Amino acid sequence: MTQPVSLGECKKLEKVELHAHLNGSISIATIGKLLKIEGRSNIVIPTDFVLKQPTTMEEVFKMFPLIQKLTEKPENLRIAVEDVMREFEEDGVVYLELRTTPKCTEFMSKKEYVDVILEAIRRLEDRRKMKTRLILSIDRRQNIEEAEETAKIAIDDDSGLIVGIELSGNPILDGTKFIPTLQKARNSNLGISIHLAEVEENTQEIMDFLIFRPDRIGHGTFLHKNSEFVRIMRDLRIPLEICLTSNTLCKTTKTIAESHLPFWKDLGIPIAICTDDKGLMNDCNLSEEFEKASVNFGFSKRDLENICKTSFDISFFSRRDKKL
Ligand code: 6MZ
Repeated sequence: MTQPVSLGECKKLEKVELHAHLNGSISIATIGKLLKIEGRSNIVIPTDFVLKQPTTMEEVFKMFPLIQKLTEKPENLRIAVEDVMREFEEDGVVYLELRTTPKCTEFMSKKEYVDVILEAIRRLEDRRKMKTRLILSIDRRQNIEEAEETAKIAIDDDSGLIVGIELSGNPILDGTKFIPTLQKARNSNLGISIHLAEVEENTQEIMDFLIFRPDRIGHGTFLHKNSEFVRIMRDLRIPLEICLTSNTLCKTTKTIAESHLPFWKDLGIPIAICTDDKGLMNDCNLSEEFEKASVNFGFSKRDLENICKTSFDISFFSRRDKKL
């Protein structure tokens, strides 16, 4: 039996992060920093705000609105983006695809929210080795007009930094009404990633989205439990973004050892290992996720290097900007 790859070795790998929600990726340290700043101003943060490590999917979804309050102002959003980018780079990430839901706040329009992030990416990209691209999220709770507005921002963007659109949010809610909007984005060469089969319900939605054939699937935790979905995945080979710690904390997989990752890897489906919401998931990082994959699935250093390479191959990096 070979030794698992150590955390130190995992840290040195040139990693690619494809599934990181901005507001879920804000570290506990940055949340503390923002709470301190906001203590001196008027933003409405519940007085009983406590950052709790969630232990179920429901708790995760209760935390988001609280954290999102902290990034309602441009200056705070800037701090959050810069800290998240710095933390990923310090962990050895060379390419980051950050995703976020554009929000209209008291202080910014949706477009201004996106512009603050793009400006931070541009500024830091000059100084850093890590490349960062942005994916705009549609939240399942939104209506079609809101989704269209987000898609329009991505389609009209001429910075080359917005490379995709994704669908996320509470997985219990059906997202198929967004398919025409997603198709429009796809026609403009934006990459499309869909959170799919994160819970066992919604089999019709899963089927409709498999037929739509997104470029990537987020989580896909329950896909392997249905033989028809497995048959379609074998044919279409849609890449999966798998978030080991997130799945176990949300209790959609019992243990990492029981994750769906090896099932799909053995079938030759392209896999990216990702963090999802590192701030909410025990302040985890991508190196630890790689180490866990090595410990639980017996992956060698070569296997992990191949996952880094595959992740870049399935990234949306070259969707709108061919220069690296
Ligand atoms: C589904 C998730 C998610 O967009 O404000 N989000 N959606 N499943 C998950 N797994 C646990 N984790 C995060 O980041 C927070 C938003 O990302 C989505 C949710 O819509 C959440 O409101 P932004 O930067």
